[in-house]
This record gives sequence, C-alpha cells and structure tokens, in this order.
Amino acid sequence: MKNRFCSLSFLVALALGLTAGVAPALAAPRVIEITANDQMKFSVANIDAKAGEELKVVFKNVGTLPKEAMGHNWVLLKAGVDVTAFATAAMMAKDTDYIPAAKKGDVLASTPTLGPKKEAEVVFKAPAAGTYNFICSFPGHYALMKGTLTVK
Ligand SMILES: [Cu+2]
Repeated sequence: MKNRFCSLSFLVALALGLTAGVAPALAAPRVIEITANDQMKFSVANIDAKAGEELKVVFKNVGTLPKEAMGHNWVLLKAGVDVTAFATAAMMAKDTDYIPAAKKGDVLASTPTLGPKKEAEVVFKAPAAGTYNFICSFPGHYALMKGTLTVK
C-alpha cells in the first residue's frame, strides 16, 4: 500500500512538473550574485561556467545615487561583439534601457537598468565554450564596469 502511494505521488509530481514545464528542483539554476555601486564597480569580475549550465544572475544596485546619474545594468554579450561599438551605441539608447535596438542580437542576457537599492535577475544557459564579455551599458560605465564569463 505504502509503495503504491509513493509511486502515485511520484507520478503526480512528475505530471505537475511536465505540465508546468519546469525542471526538477535538482536542476535549479546556479545563482550568481553581482552587485554594482556608486564607484562604478561590479562585485564580480569573472564567472566560470560549464557549457549548457543554467545560471541565474541576481543583480543588485547597492549604491545610493539616483538612477539618472548612476543607473546600472548587467549585459552579457555574444562572443566576438565589439564592446566599444556596443557601448557607444548604448549611450544613445535610453529609451530601450541602454540596449540599442539595432544591436539587440549582440546580447545573450541582460537585466533592466536599476536605480539605487533595486534588484533584478536573469536566467540563461551558459553558451558554448569560450570567453564572453559582460558590461554595464549605462553611458560612460563600461570602461570600469566590465567582466568576463568563461565557459569550459
Ligand atoms: Cu553602471
């Protein structure tokens, strides 16, 4: 009797999981916390990952200056993207949250631009092996606010 109940519970859980289209709890994405501050610094300079691994970047602006003066986002670019060209175009892209519409295809993952004490998260799969740049594309920030995702 107990066994039957267990396998029934398992089937129900499985069905629920399939219906919801969610992965089992064991496959939850690995969380990477990154903060950004008024000194234009990310707390993380490099992220190591395995190809295909699910990652969740939890991004926090821990600064106090207003968003208009010191907003931050986290933008992961595809391999081979010219970071300077992207960031230069992003300066003019306030209306699209500093992701230039013409260069949307250069982006693997990104968060909205955050004001002080705000938080956002983005879930994505680590791409193929290689090195990928991430930046804050708020005007003038990318020179200091940059890092890499190293996928093996
Ligand atoms: Cu920034």
